[in-house]
Amino acid sequence: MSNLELEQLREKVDAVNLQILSLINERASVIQDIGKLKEKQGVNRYDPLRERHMLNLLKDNNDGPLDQKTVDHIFKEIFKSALDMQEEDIRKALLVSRKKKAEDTVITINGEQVGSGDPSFIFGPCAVESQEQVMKVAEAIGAKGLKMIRGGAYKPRTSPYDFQGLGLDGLKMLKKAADQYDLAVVSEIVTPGHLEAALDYVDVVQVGARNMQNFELLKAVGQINKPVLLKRGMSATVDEFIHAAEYIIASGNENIILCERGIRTYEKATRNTLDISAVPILKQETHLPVFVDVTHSTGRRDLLLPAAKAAIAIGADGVMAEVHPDPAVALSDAQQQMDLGQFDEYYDALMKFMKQYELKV
Ligand code: PRE
Repeated sequence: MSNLELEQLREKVDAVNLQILSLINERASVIQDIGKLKEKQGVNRYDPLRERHMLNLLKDNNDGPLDQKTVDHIFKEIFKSALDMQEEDIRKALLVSRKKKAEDTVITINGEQVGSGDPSFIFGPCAVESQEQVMKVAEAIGAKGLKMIRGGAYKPRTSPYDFQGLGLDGLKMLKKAADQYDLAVVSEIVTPGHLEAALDYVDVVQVGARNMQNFELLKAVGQINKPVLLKRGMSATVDEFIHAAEYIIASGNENIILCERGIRTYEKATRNTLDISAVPILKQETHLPVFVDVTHSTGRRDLLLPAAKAAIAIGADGVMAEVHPDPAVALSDAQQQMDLGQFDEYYDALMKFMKQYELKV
């Protein structure tokens, strides 16, 4: 074959390529319309019967030289890319997505701008146990000029025989201590039925890891006018986490803080595996503030500081950790909470680290 002949054939291929490109793009734009229709109708995007029908039609009309196996293969790839495109379109349309809203969501909590680029901190005991206990912790937090205290009053525990929390009485204790030291209350609510009464005492409603896909609870906290701290489920993918947040925003509440708290893996050296890369992914994909709970992710007091440093260095908007006046007798999570002395050292070390690397505060 002469060079000229080869050139001419390649020119033909180039022209055909352009035709194919224009046709598959024409197809893609029809598929986008189908995707929108299906989304409206709530119909499954994947439709194997439709794909079978299209493959049969192609088979009946295939005059070669491509054999049917190859044609099937090419078209299955085309169908797959159509599905991917429909999914991508839906992700772009998510209200929590960065594509929908480019600028960061900043939530003002007790005068603090959460998500503004300057890290925030939430400390407090795992569970509210007594008035005296939360008073002591609130005093230590207030002395640092911090703005929030956490404490569980409704405790979703693995065993029904473990301490279940003091309920509304616990929230009242936490609120009293918080008021005394000018702190906002962050506390978990486990069922929509508790919400109304709890809102008198809670400033930020936490949805815990075990409830990340409790869709009725997500819808209910989507209707309140207080911020929600949503923890990642222990076996949830980032995509499932983002969709859980979407439930809240779709119900009307945009003030959501995402909280990475470690995921369940085969690793036993830590209580959960801190998925630190989830932080920048969530920051890229969504416009919401992202926190890291260093206590539940590591389950180890000796790792609370390095994990917090890693969280801040990688771009988290805040860190959550547990503090108890006497962890040895704590009714839950005894081995991972800091006592008040450790809390002072921890906070000083973290501030020093942030100053050293000019990470603000
Ligand atoms: C389409 C995409 C995915 C489905 O599995 C079947 C068909 C296609 O690529 O043609 C389009 C589509 O969503 C549809 O016809 O329902």
